[in-house]
Amino acid sequence: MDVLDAEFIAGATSLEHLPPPIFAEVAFAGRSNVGKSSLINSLLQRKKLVRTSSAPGCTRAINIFRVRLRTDDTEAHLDLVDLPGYGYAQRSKAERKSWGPLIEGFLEQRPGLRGAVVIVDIRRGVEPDDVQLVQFLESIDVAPILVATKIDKLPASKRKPALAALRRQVDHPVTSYSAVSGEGRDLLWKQLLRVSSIEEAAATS
Ligand SMILES: Nc1nc2c(ncn2[C@@H]2O[C@H](COP(=O)(O)OP(=O)(O)OP(=O)(O)O)[C@@H](O)[C@H]2O)c(=O)[nH]1
Ligand SMILES: [Mg+2]
Repeated sequence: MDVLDAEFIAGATSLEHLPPPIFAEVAFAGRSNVGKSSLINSLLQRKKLVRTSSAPGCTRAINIFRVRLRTDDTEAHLDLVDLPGYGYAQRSKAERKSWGPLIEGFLEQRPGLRGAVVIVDIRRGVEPDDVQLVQFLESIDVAPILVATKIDKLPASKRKPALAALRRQVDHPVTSYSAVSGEGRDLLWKQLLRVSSIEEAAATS
């Protein structure tokens, strides 16, 4: 699989200002500062397409990035959607309140949505907000894809036990990832192509 092109196509803080989906979409959700935007940059192998920050709460809008990719001999488009992070206590109450509906509204209302990557920090594991999100996704029939990121921050000897603990916590497979080393990239792409039916389309054409 090759990423041929990737570009920012839209950003909005309300759903009605987003363009309607024309390609399959996969959303990226997780707590504030967990590494959503870095993960998208790493998937696209672009350093700065998506803005990242060491200060939590950097992404306040829903941002859509369009990817043109090639698997075998077939080209396909996929939209990756960077959602604002949740659970950031420093924000004003009003702002925090408006986020649940924005994130949930997006997940619920986009007919092009094929799956949602739920990103957690390997060092923190799954927190109540994350569990709620996974349950919400299941309730609306959107496939959750769990990713534990920042794996490079753990010493090699602690990675396996941390992942095993995480997998026990959630009833889902968990892919380990590092936006720094690129570990997990191929596996996550496979999952994205599968939920978007791109791999199947490529295999049958
Ligand atoms: N070591 C390491 N640092 C990471 C990784 N992923 C993200 N970071 C760092 O974590 C911080 C937050 O990353 P972002 O990608 O901006 O996180 P985000 O989830 O998009 O944050 P918000 O948009 O604020 O919700 C940045 O300082 C990144 O450099 C990773 O895999 N390994
Ligand atoms: Mg971000």
